[in-house]
Amino acid sequence: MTKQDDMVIALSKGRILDDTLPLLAKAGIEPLEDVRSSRKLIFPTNQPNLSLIVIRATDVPTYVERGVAHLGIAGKDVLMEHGAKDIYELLDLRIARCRLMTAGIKGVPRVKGRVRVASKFTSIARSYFAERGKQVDIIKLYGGMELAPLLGLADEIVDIVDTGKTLTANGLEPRELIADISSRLIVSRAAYKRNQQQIDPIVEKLAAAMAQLEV
Ligand code: PRT
Ligand code: MG
Repeated sequence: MTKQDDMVIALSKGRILDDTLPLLAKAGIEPLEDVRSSRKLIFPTNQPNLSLIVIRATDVPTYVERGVAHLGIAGKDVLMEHGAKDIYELLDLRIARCRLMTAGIKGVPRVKGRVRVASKFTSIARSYFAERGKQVDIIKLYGGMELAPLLGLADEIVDIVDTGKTLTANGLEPRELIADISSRLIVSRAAYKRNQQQIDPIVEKLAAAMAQLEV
């Protein structure tokens, strides 16, 4: 359990966590035990009244929006997909950077009529194509999107691209850039109003840590 007056920061597990922990450490915030090797989900830190929770990236906006976590760290892709109403981005942490792109089979031109688009980012994909007046059928997948065009399940995918190696390895090519992605420090409007005194110093420390890591 976290104590009643504890501040809670919700961290995305997985690859964002690998970039988050060094940044937090630089900001002087260190979990009292190794987050990566533990099965626990709540971690007290060396800072009095500050705990970390480590959860699925896609759940971070929900914990923050509902005020259970005071702050959160999540990818811009996850925030865009969630909709994240009433959530402020306090800092662009510039970690876990990548691009959200459309991709298709290398050398194959976009189909003329309705495009079948496979993605786990169905909401982003829907609005991206709608804004361009393109008729699409969105196919929700939970992973391994690259497989969909290869097996004829979809014409295109919307996915995260970093080096582009995953696309290339599967005979696909990146097409349109939807958004540049990085992880953001987020807060709910309500939590910020209520806890600004505790939140501001954490934001300042993280901003200073970023500046240090970038020089
Ligand atoms: O497990 P879960 O379903 O929750 O999600 P996940 O496995 O996608 O999470 P995880 O741990 O991979 O972290 C995802 C978050 O990290 C995303 O929301 C982004 O904000 C960020 N991020 C940064 C990335 C990448 N870089 C990245 N390269 N997320 C995913 N990838 C994957 C991409 O999906 C593709 O399979 O890496 C592959 C592409 O990499 P390249 O280098 O081959 O182009
Ligand atoms: Mg994963």
